[in-house]
Order: sequence, then C-alpha cells, then structure tokens
Amino acid sequence: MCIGSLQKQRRLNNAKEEGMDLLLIAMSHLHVGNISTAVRKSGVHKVLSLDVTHAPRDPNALGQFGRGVILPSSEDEEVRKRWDEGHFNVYLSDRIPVDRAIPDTRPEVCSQAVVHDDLPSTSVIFCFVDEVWSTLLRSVHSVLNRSPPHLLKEIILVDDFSTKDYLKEPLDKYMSQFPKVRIVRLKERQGLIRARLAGAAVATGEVLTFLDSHVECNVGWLEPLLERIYLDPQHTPQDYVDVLQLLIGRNI
Ligand SMILES: [Mn+2]
Repeated sequence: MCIGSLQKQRRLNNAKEEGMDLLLIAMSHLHVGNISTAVRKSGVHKVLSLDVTHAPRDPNALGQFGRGVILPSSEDEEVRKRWDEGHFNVYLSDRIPVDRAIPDTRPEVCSQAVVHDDLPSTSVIFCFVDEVWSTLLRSVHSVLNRSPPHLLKEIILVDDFSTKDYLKEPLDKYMSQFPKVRIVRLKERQGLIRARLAGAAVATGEVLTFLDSHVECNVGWLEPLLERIYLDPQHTPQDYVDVLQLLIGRNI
C-alpha cells in the first residue's frame, strides 16, 4: 500500500473510531497534500452557479422549481402504504421529477464568494442499502447537473448488498447513460464505514466527497467545499445541508 493509500485509510479509520455517524464528508486525498506545498499562481473566480436544470422538461410537474406539494387526502392511503420503503413520503418523491429545478436558496454571501481557479477534482461517493429509486436518482442527477464538470471526476455508487431488484440491473442500465457514474457492489453487507472504504479504494479524484444517497445538491455546492481543502488540506470542510442533512468531517 502506498503512503497515500495509508493516509487515506487512516483518515477513514479515524472517522470510524470517532464514532461519527457521518452523512457527508469531504476528505483530502494524497494529491491534495501536494497542493499545500505547490507555488500557487492561481487566480480566483466567483463561485460558479452551473445548473443544467434551469429549463426543465415539464415546468408544471409536481415539486418543480421546489414548489411545495399538498396531496389530496384521497391519496393518503397510497402515501401510507409506501412510507416504510424509506421512512418518508416515497409516494410523493416518486412523482417529483428526479432532475427537477430548485431555487437558489444560498445567502448572498455564499453566492458572491470567490474560489481558486485550480481547485482539486473530486470523487463523489454515495453508499446505500435499499435506497428509494427516486431519491437515489435525484441525488445523482443533482450532482451531475450542478457540479462544474471539470471538478467532478466521477460518481461512485456503493451498493452495500441491497435486496431490492430495482437496484441491480435496472440501476446498471439507467446509470450506463452517464459515463462518470460507476457502481461498486459489495458481496455482503459491510456497513456504512466499510462501504465508504470500498468506494474510497477505487476513487481516482483528488478529494473524496461522501454524500448521503437521498440528497439534492444545489448550485454552487461543490466549489466552496473544495476551496477549504485547497487552502488547507488538513481541514475537512463541514457544510450545512438544508433541512435534513449534516456534514461533519475530520482529518488526521
Ligand atoms: Mn440521511
């Protein structure tokens, strides 16, 4: 194992030993160490707000542009029936486009922030067990659609031995349309941290970014995270994730 791999392993093991129930970590990788010692000649730019979903296929779709949805009570039974598939309103999630547009909810200070032109690339790793189809796809689409392409090296989906058939061949087939998406299948249930290690083991990006498999990234989500690591590879950035998510991380 090379030194870089050992460092990566130690960071991940430390996260485990700390007992962190991590939902999202951005973690520096071997190559990021090089950045700190390199002579920086890079300029800066305002955080990019790339979003290919600005003009969605169906502007009237449920939940489009982040609109709230109130289902008629006649659909309560359907909602109840499917609730336990994900312990949230799976029925409604499945009716909202997986690549919907959402409003830019960032505070002004975030959208006006500047970052360096030569940020490191990242591998985004999603680990899941029996994730709901629509939320998993929404997570992937949001990363593909709202990340600067030159910074997104790949998306790695780690299937921690799911039982759902739709997460096998149908998922392979769906994701085959996206060259940046790779799927790693574990042969037995490993648990979250070992699943993340499996994703990290095959990652080729300079920074590892771990996301929950039921998120929706907004514009400008990635560059500020990478900027923190660029400025100091010993930092692992924490992010605030609206409503449900929490981002915690640490480094060696
Ligand atoms: Mn979660």
